[in-house]
Amino acid sequence: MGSVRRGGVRREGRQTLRVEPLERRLPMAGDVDLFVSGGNLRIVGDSAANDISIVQTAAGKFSIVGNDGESFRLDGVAVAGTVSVSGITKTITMNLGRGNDAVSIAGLADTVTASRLFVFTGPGADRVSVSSARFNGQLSISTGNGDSNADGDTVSVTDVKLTGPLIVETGAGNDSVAIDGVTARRAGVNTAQGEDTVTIAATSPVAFDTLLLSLGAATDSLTIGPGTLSLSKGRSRFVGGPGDDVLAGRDSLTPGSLARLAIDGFEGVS
Ligand SMILES: [Ca+2]
Ligand SMILES: [Ca+2]
Repeated sequence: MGSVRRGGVRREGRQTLRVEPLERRLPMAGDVDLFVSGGNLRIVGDSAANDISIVQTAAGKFSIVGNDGESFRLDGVAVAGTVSVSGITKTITMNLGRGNDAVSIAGLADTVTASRLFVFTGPGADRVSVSSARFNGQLSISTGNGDSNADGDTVSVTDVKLTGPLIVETGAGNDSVAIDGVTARRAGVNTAQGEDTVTIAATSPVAFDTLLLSLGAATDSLTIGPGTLSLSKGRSRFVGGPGDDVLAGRDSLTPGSLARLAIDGFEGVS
């Protein structure tokens, strides 16, 4: 690996090598490893802030871009600039480790993105965006705890269709979750502690078999609509938990959905 990176990382001289552990705490772009095997893509970030975009260019093909001067290795070999991978038909797994990470995954309309996508961003204030994507299975996003409540995570899932479940877990911190234009089977959203904001169907309809939503401790806000939310099978439940939680847009639930839904722990429902 070259020891000098052009973008963003400033080295102050050879003496600073002695304080390498301190240097690692700076918000550097970091290194990202990519592994392609058997139709699977695995993306592993480091403890620094990793900011990457994954853009589908055709069935099974993706361009992976570092937005902050990230250094990529593909199966252990350094790759300069944008990385292209192909033959990805099964599972995409991302594990970005510590640091304030940002990742966006954009599929192609009416093209299967992958079978499954698992995103783990670890501690820190992370941003995850999944858009225009189709999965023949599960989408799971877990953004870990913030380093403080102010370190909230931001998750958006927009124009996504799944044949499996949708799971979003944002851990402690003041988190923001937006789900818009999404169809999935069962869905689970857990925002844990912190003052969380969840919006569902802000512009386009959202349809699940069931939705289990838990907003955790502290004062949280859930807004549905003006697009419709449809819950078509079994029992769904929204739990505000401790705090003066507010649910707005109850009327954006389809009538059949309301009959399947239990709403608990919200001090204000409108
Ligand atoms: Ca990281
Ligand atoms: Ca709450």
